[in-house]
Amino acid sequence: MFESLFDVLDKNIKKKNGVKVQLPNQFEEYYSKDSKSVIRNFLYELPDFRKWRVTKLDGGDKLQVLNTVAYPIFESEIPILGVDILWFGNTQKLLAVLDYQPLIQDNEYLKKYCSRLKLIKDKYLEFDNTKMKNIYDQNQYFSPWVIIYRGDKSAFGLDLSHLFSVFLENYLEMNDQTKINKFLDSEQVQKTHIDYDIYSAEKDPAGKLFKSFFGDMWTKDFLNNFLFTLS
Ligand code: BLA
Repeated sequence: MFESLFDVLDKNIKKKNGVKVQLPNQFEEYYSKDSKSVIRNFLYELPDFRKWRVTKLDGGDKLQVLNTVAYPIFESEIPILGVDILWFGNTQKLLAVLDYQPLIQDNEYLKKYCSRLKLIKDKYLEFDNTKMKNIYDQNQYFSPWVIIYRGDKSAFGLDLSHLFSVFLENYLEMNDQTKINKFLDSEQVQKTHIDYDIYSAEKDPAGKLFKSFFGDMWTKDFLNNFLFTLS
């Protein structure tokens, strides 16, 4: 369902000289026990990033997911790019969360690296939601302008596709333009990346979902060795 978004992502990464890295078989493609769902993962290597991962989950008309996280190199203090887009078939609900996930909550930092999200949101009014339920702490690794859509399918299609493109392009531009850190040194960046992985591994509601689809063993391996490698 999110193929066109995946294509936008893949093109943008390739434009930055990104190449796919070979993954262990069990992460590249893995079917659920009933063979009705399949998860496919991608890992890219590209300049200025230490890890860029993408997950697609195809659960037929029950569940569709596109998830991606870009971790810049430790030498760069720019935010982590985070995207979680889900379609739940039984409730017919689309959830899209896109953010430049700040490493710190300092106001100047947020202004410098995250505030352009506000400009994007201003153009796409249906994505104006910023309120989260309480799965995650909104003040940790989320920006004040996190883009959230929760609703029916109507936003899906052109709008989400455009928004996603602009969101990615702005981020890559910011990466190109930021060569000097103002807030954190590489040791501090590394620490925040480790904390991010620990925090996300704890909070991510996907764990339960993966377990039910793919079993405990595979899920543990996947969380530790693909999604949150620094946790
Ligand atoms: C919520 N993400 C969710 C939920 C699920 C997933 C099941 C709960 C949905 C609900 O509220 O009904 C699922 N998360 C996944 C899956 C993967 C995953 C399948 O990571 C596969 C890898 N989540 C992220 C990233 C962000 C993120 C990078 O992984 C950052 C943008 C955000 N997901 C995020 C937020 C919510 C959420 C903020 C809660 C939304 C809310 O509180 O309203």
